[in-house]
Amino acid sequence: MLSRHYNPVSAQDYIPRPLLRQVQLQRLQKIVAHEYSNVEFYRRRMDEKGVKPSDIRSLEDIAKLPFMMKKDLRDTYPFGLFALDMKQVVRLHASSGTTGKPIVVGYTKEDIDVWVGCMMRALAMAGVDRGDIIQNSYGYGLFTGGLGAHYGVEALGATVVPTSGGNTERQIMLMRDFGVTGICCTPTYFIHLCEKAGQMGVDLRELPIRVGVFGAEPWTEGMRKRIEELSGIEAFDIYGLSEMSGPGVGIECGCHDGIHIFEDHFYPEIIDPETCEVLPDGEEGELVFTTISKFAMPMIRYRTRDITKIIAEPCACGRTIRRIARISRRSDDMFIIRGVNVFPSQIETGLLAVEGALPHYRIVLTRREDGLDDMLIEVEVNEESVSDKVRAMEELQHKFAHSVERILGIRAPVRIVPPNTIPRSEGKAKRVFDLRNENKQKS
Ligand code: DLL
Repeated sequence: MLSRHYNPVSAQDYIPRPLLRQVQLQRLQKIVAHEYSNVEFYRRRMDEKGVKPSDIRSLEDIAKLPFMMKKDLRDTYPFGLFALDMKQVVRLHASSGTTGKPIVVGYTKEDIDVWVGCMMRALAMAGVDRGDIIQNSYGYGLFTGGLGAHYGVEALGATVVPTSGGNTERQIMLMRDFGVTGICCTPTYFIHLCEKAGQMGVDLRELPIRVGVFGAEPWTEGMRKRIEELSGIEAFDIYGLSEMSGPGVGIECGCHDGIHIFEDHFYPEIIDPETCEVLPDGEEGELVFTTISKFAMPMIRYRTRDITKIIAEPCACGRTIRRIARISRRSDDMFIIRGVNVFPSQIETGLLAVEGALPHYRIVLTRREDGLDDMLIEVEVNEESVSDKVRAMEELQHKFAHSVERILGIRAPVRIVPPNTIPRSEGKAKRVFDLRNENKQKS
């Protein structure tokens, strides 16, 4: 008899590595030839480097190819990187980004099938199966999270409840009434859901929900612990980005020790972001991906800005596809305060190490008249930690500041703010409010 979690879609997760490398090379050669013939922008780049598709004879030869970056997508907005005629493109998605024009991605019918296949494998890895009822609270629309998870759940044969984000009270009602067994959303939105449920007198630990597929933003082990305590579910970290297709580039298995990459579709490399040299397995650097089976808009050596490392050691689960370490940082998220490089996730780790902290925090950066930068961290705490004694609150604030200092090496004040002061997010949370240049403009 087949075990409950056996699913034929997952067989590719166990492909012998020599065979995987053969598949990767064949697909890489095909995609590079396709890109060179059909995308003028990239052909010019390859010509400038003096590299031709026929130069790709081994997987290592990928290092000869030029990189692609987010700026290239902006510069060729909207369809300049499409490698096929619009008649073959069945869907567009776009990501808003922080500045200016969005970036646009296009898919053929076959590209969508590959994406759906990856999402099926991802959900299967998280133990989702037929009979499961999955609430999909990723935003539907141009964002890839909603439709990506939606079609994956359906293709797997589980039941999808397409709630999208928002209307949180109704989400909790449906979760309870439908007997939802799993949820897909950002980790911050799930925390919000848990809190709202508490206010409504619903204890998620008593509902059938048992699994969460969380991603689209960096989150920490501390956050996982909070989520699992609050809800009693098992939390899986799913990774992806619009440029690769969307969610489902990789996901954790039940060992929760790194994110398995679907390497038969996304070829990973780690580079030194300064020198652009390829780094050996185990070394931390910038994650670079090549889509080797996507034809409407292939991305070759795309610099993700996400910082991680490849874990080459086999995983205890027995899958042969390799893992990357959890992505807790993006090079874009980094800010410098008094000469020290700071990532929001480091602050999250420091805060959540203290008893009573809630994962609702924000970091406000300002510039003083004398030109020095200040950082203020605001955090909410649980009811048990709130005290009307000023002294007790001051002590707790010091504890937070000390815990953050242990990680960052610099001291910054931490202010405990009243419950619900920090705006809750339905999608990706905004943690850093950099007002340094605003001050300057005013003065
Ligand atoms: O966020 C796709 C997605 C949807 C992934 C739902 C997972 C779940 P973008 O909006 O293009 O696509 O943002 C991609 O989000 O480069 C990372 O910086 C960040 N990111 C995504 N997943 C994770 C994760 C979607 N699990 C960017 N951990 C990526 C950390 C993540 N960061």
